[in-house]
Amino acid sequence: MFCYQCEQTAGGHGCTKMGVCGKQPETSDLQDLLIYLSKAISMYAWRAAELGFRKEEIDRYVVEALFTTVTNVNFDSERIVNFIKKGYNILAEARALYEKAASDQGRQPHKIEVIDSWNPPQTYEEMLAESQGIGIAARLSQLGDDVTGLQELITYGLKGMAAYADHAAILGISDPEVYKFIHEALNFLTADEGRDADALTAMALKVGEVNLRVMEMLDEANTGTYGHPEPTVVRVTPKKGKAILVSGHDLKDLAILLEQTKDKGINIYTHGEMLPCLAYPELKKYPHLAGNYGGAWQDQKKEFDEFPGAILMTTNCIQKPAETYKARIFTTGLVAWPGVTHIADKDFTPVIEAALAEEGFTEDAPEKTITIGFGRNAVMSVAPTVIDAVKAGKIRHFFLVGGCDGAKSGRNYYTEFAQKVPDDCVILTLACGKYRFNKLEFGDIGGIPRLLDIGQCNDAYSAIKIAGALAEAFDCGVNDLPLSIILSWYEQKAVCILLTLLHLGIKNMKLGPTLPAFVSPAVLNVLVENFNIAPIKTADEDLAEILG
Ligand code: FSO
Ligand code: SF4
Repeated sequence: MFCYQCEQTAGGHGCTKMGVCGKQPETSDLQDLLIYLSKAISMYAWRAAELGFRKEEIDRYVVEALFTTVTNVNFDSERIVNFIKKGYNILAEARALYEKAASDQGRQPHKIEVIDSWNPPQTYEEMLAESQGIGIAARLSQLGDDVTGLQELITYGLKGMAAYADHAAILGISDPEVYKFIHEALNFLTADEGRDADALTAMALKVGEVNLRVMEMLDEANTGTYGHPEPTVVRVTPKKGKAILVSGHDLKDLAILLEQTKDKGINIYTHGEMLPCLAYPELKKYPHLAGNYGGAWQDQKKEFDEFPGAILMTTNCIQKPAETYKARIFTTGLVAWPGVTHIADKDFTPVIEAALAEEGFTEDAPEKTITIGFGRNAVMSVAPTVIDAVKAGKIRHFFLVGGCDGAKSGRNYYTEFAQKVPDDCVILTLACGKYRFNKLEFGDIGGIPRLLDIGQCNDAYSAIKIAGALAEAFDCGVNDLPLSIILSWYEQKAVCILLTLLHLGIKNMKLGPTLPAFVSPAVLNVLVENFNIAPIKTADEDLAEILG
């Protein structure tokens, strides 16, 4: 195996023996094969799309394949093998689609030698053997760090985009142009131009551009289905009673579970990135949606162990379950762990039964609350007050502290940074990195809370709209606003959002806790020269530099 797609990669270089995330070498190799297969499918699908042909099944397969390989999604080799086998049929369909598209236009389909002559491996052993020649390590030795790193930057951006596109599609929103682009980009990675650093850089920015559209679709899907998040005081301590904890990012899974548990006397709690769900009108209307329990994803071992109920994982961020809770944790959607019960049909009866069999919370914990729900709609509705406060000098600066949390100690920077932000500045948060400080007291500026949570990483579109609206109000560019972006990254969704911000021409971002291993020094130079992106230093140094 060789994998360097996330921030916790071994030694800051690459996982080669076993994933720091818990991914087995075989699982990693199978994921490499799945990516190779996705590229093969897209080689046909892209050519067919250029001739005006597409097939929903092919598009959805590639999106799910990409999402499946995101960090902390699928650790189950058996499921991946089955998914690969299904992919062989999809590959045949994509080839047939291209051939039909060509013949309909009276053309001869081009031969794609490398795929036309490919004998897809059938057995588990053959799959593992095949993966050796097509993984990242093989390309690193053939193409070097810069080109391979840029290729992987695009691949990881596409994985993040696929995750967002999948969430939107689940709620009925999709765009054929997005699928077409995903095929175009995967095909590009197999072509000669996919070995040229300049062309690769341009394609990476294009991934960011198309991802903006995908994030818009996801925003439309979430707010169209569940309403606009509204400022909401939510409980972060448990109530007496039976309990289910829901983690991941999928709003629909939570909605289905809320409906299925309506009359069951079970309280539902959000974990990690599900916290913002408590602010959606169509979700918070359920009285048994009791609040949030615990912190970010990397705290799950301790928190799930102590949680006296059942746990449902809806997307990424699963870690190896401890034996103490393995029988009462469940997966659904694309997330999987070997030996953990997977619920494919959305009938959550096994989760409900497991929750009822547990003791539940025996008493109410002392009530503690936080306020969430400052999506774009809520923030825009108080925009005039905010703008007046800036003009009157009451708000000096905005800090968007966004991105993932993770296990490394260097992430204390984000807590320290938030605590040291001066009292006349506002902090906007996005994604799970906020758990480092979202239960601290920040007060307000003339009634405007100093800590405004925009939502999940999936809500980055909201943050972009807020920045755009501020720029419009002040008649300047986003880079001229009193706004600084401090990012923490962990996995490929954050990579994708970073590409979107770069596509928008956002400069001077600070990135931590460490730089991606796949970004080579030469590529980093390009980013520094064009976007003045910088690794985080200390909270004091960065604040002093920003506030000058
Ligand atoms: Fe965090 Fe996990 Fe949302 Fe990521 S929960 S780390 S960027 O998967 O998805 O922010
Ligand atoms: Fe290592 Fe991250 Fe890849 Fe897991 S996802 S194997 S931790 S680089």
